Amino acid sequence: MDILLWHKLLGPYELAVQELVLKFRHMKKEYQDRGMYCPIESVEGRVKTVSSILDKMKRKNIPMDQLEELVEDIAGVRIICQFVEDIEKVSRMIEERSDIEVQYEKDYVKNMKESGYRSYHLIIFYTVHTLEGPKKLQMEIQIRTMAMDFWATVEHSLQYKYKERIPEHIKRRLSNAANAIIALDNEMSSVRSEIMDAQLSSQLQHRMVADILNNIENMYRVTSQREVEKIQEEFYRIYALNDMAELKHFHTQLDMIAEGYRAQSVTEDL
Ligand code: 0O2
Repeated sequence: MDILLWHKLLGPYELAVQELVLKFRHMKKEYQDRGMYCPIESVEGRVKTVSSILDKMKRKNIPMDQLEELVEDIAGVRIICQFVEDIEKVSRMIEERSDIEVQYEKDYVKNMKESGYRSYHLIIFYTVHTLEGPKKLQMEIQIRTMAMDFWATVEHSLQYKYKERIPEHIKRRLSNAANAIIALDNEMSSVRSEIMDAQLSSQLQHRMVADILNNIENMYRVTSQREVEKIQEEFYRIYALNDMAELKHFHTQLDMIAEGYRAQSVTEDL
């Protein structure tokens, strides 16, 4: 296949990766906007390079005419979660979507690979629309924790360096590290609810502060500078107390004052 044909073949996969990454990132934003914990921490995607596709075809003896059928991860999306429990949630969220058809799953979380690799893979079909019409593509979605991702990234670099002939002593170290990753994920799961609470409350605080500053800025336009400065000073005083209940109270009160000014300015405009 010449280079132009590769370009034509991989174009729709590029589109598919971009679409899915955007959709999963938007999902995360929707959770955040509602002040809810999101099982998705981050999302990335890639289309395999031509040389990596050729290596895989050679390794697995795949003929050119079966490339799209047998190389399942020409396009891949990776979803990183904070906790092992999130992996199943994300997988269910994907299964429920009408734009993604899950073909089958590979559970390397329960069934760790000999290398020590752990991750949950979904082999899916996803349809993109190009100038040539719709095209149904096979793709791979990898779901794993941040700790699993750390291990896989490091091991992948070593595979690249040693061309899949990693020395035994390094393999042993990687296997020890894989067990340490299991222990780390378990430890993090045991304090999951505390971590989630802390993150939600920090998100809430950021949103409240943004809201307060927005209200103060809007009030500059409709009331005296002196009055707004007093409100701003009061905000700094309360913020320094580091007391969420006080901040909430101030936020509610300021909202009511701002609402009053808004109503007043509407009446004046009429
Ligand atoms: P890249 O560079 O990420 O594209 P296999 O026969 O086991 O090699 P198969 O049958 O295609 O692979 O499916 P599998 O096992 O689900 O692997 C698909 C992808 O999962 C791999 O793609 C890797 O991204 C990742 N993966 C699987 N096993 C390992 C492992 O032991 N270590 C690391 N770091 N990643 C792994 P590629 O094409 O191998 O690599």
